[in-house]
Amino acid sequence: MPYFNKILIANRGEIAVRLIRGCQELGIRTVAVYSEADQQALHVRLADEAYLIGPAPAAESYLRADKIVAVAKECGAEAIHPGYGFLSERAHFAQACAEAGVVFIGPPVDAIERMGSKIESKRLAIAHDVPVVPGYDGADQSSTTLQAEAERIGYPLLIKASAGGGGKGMRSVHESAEFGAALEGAKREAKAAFGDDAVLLEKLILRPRHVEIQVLADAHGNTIYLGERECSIQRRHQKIVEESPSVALTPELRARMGAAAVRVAEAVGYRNAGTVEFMLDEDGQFYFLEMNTRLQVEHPVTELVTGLDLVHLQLAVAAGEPLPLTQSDVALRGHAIEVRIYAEDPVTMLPSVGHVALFATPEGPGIRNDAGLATGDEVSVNYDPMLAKLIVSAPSRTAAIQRLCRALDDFAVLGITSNIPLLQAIAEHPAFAEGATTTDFLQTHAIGDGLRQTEALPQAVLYAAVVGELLQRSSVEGDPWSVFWRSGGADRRLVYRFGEQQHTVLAAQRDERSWRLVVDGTAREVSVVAARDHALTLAFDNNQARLHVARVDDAVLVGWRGRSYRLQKVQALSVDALSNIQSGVAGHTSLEAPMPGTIIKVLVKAGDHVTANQPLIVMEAMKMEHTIVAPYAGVVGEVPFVAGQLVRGGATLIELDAEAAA
Ligand code: MV4
Repeated sequence: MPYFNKILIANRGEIAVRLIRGCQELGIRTVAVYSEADQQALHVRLADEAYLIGPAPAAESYLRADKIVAVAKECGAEAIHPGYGFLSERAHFAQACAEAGVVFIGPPVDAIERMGSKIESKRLAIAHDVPVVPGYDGADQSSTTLQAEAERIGYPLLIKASAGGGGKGMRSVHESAEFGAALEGAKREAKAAFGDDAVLLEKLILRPRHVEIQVLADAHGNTIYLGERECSIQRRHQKIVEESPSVALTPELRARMGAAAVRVAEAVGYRNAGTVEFMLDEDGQFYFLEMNTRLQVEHPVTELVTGLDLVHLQLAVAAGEPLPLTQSDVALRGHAIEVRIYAEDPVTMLPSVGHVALFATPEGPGIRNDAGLATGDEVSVNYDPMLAKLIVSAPSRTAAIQRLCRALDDFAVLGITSNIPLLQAIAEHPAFAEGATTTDFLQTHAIGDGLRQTEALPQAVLYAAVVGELLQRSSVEGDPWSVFWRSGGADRRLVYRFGEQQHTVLAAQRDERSWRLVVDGTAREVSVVAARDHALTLAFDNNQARLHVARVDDAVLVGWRGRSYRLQKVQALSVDALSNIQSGVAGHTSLEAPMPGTIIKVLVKAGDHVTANQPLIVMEAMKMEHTIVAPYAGVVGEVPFVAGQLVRGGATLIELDAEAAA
């Protein structure tokens, strides 16, 4: 008998998908809620029931506690799982659930409230012998007192905005003489940012690690910890990589941090899953940061090293069951690493939105994908840009890193920009292999910088674009070319632009599966080993390359080794295309015949300056006359044919050079 008959998932994206799957495998019906922007989202597609709760903005949908509780009542859901973010740590939501007689799958309201206050959570930690960073957070905010406290704490120290958080409003001071000015600046910034200029002082912990302890408590007095997660690699306080166990913990330190975390949880009367965050310094001293009263994004790494399903345990506890294990049953085995796949530029961190032409996740032993979308979905600007999590596990950290690198190589996200190149740079870095993962990792190793170079276009990517397009064309009904490719057709000339570079490829089909490709003058024999959906395996130079290809309106998207490339097609203006192009592509263009025909009239010669839309050549094809006009003003280059001549499909009829005209 499942713990509940029906659970409403008050979230979206990958966590909603994960929760739905976790419930459904127990035979629990699931209810999705969605905004107008998520009508066809993956979590809606997978749920057993789905209800629209409002317009796209979270404030009008996923944060509308009243609407969500109302849906739960209306559909008969006995419980609500909040996931993370949104309402997961809003005490009023947990309260509303309680008042509606709906089980909130999480901690008691009081625990959410008390752990939501940094000051109170810190005082509670101190009261239970949990180390906190030495400092001052008193109400006396006079400069005299703050200066005296600074001298007592010693330097270097941090001035933090009391109303701040998540790294906002922190200012380091390295010597006494700087304190006065730094204090004034910190107060000004705190007032401006948070409307409250109260500050607290703390000893500065240099190059800390972020190590958090997973705790789990039932309603029968049992509270245990399930190992730790190291989440030090962050950018602008956004976690990117999480792993378990931490290389910095010895079994003794793990036991001390675990016991401290359990003391915090017990002190606040915690129930269900929670996380106690610490900073760990280079001397192995740990300091309480805060407690998160929710299931975390990175919970899968704990699941993979403990062999436990945290969502199932949450449901059991929420249904009033005692924990099915004791602390002595908890054993950590192997190593797990999670990386977060964000729809954002890996260099600028700017969000990327749009149609996902391809979302191909890696597969294989020890690989888990928690994804919130699939190929063909849309990424909107309304919500957090995290698309998915890739989690790998293996017997050792070294093996896990190797697995992570291979998995990232096989990951293909086409149509939007993802941060996969950043994740690869981290995973492949020697310092990561060494475990030197402190919170300054990205800055110390300038990981983002290496991504700034605009890279050259790999030949394999160009081959894939050409072959992918020709294969696609040869399968398209009614395409003038289909006649050719089936009959081992003529040379085909394709021109692509990548960045500032233009690449011309001449493709001559050898047989059903191989081509001779002349790329920027260099010839190569390329054959297709397999083409399935968007996956293409090519063979050339006694090697095989596995790539992903997707076509969008005027470009070909190629994924290779975790990177994505957008090759803009420089339209070889065929007769039909020309007739309705108002302004051609700037630059050099070869006008081609899309099919065989006869030249009737050549109206220009090499060197002529022509204006846009000026007739150049008249040819007869498929029993019709076609006039090729200039797509833009230019200078006529080579005109290889004369009236009366037969021309093959794809033959270049005329060269036109805009630059020369300009
Ligand atoms: C610190 C610190 C060093 N010394 N406090 C950043 C956000 C908030 N979680 C607390 N943070 C820090 N507090 C003292 N006394 C360094 C950080 C910090 C950090 C902490 C954990 C994880 C990532 C971090 C990234 C930058 C700075």
